[in-house]
Amino acid sequence: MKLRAIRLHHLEMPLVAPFTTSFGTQTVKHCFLVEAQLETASGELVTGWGENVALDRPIYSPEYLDGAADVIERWLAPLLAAVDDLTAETVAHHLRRIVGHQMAKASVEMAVLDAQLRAEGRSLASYLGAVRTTVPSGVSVGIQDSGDETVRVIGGYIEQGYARIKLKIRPGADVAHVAAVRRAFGDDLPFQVDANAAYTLVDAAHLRQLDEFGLLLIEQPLGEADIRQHAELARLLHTPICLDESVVSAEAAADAIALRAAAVINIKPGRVGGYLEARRIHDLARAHGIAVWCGGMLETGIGRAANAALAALPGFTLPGDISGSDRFYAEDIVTEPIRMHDGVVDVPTGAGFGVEIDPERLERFRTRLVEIAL
Ligand code: OSB
Ligand code: MG
Repeated sequence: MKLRAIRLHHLEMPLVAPFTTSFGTQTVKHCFLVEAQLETASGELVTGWGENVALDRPIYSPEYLDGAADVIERWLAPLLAAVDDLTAETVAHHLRRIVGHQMAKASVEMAVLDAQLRAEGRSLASYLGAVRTTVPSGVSVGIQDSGDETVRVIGGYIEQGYARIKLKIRPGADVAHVAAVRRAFGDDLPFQVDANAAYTLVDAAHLRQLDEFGLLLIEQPLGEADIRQHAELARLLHTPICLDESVVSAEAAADAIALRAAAVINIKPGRVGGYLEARRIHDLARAHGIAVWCGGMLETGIGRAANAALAALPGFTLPGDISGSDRFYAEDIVTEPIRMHDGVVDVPTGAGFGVEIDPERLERFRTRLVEIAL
């Protein structure tokens, strides 16, 4: 295929409720969608959509939205525009000289992949090797002001039928909140926590208090670069350690596995450079007997649909952060947003990511449209 046009649709979507993690509170979702137009070998024009998962500030990872948009415009788009036989499988190869910027790269590869699959009339689930038609739906719950409030909010999600609860924690909002949830809902609730790098190794004794609550896992207690320190922490805790921020590539995943820093891996396609790298991490982890699950970045209907397809691969043995669209948004930008029912979401079956943009909503949530000159 030949890349003919790239447009970045910058969006601002209100969240149904503020979302607080150890690094801050979000009340609106900022992101951009990548719309790529490609010409196939037979001269047909196909359009694909990708979603960039960077936050507006570099507080989860080094990347941030305007930086990602700049990298795409200045460096990624020109490299891809020069290729005559572009495929989704070769995007990463053509971009290999640009160091880092996985989120920027992932969003561009995603748009090319959607276009390619649409041209072939093939679904992402089929392309990736999905073995399920539904995937269990977990929900990520932000930090609340008290144990009582945490119990109230989580109670609502349990009532809706979510298959697993993940609670954000930080120093000062951890052991007591977890204890309150276990007291209220018992030991059988599939329950895990996510620290978003809020602790250091000297907090090991404190974190050991979580061991008595039978958590499925603790996600990213230490910093992104602290793979070795996570391995040390793993020797001090019974709660399995799951890495999120630290797993920026298949190489990082291989290091974490070899060092025994991760018993579980949270795979986020946007963070690791795309769905193809995400599948490589899945394959690697599976070969090592390491469980994986699909994380989320508050994706719109585009990324949420693609994540549901990824989570249908056989190694995704734990419920992912793939909640219904309505967990974050009153209105989504696709015509048929992902819905949670009976604790699962359906894996899309249509060509590409299997979802269609709602033009009216896209325009309403759009703050800026940038056509990149190729
Ligand atoms: O650490 O998993 C995380 C959202 C933004 C940034 C980081 C994380 C999250 C979530 C939300 O936990 C997951 C979701 O999209 O449901
Ligand atoms: Mg996380």
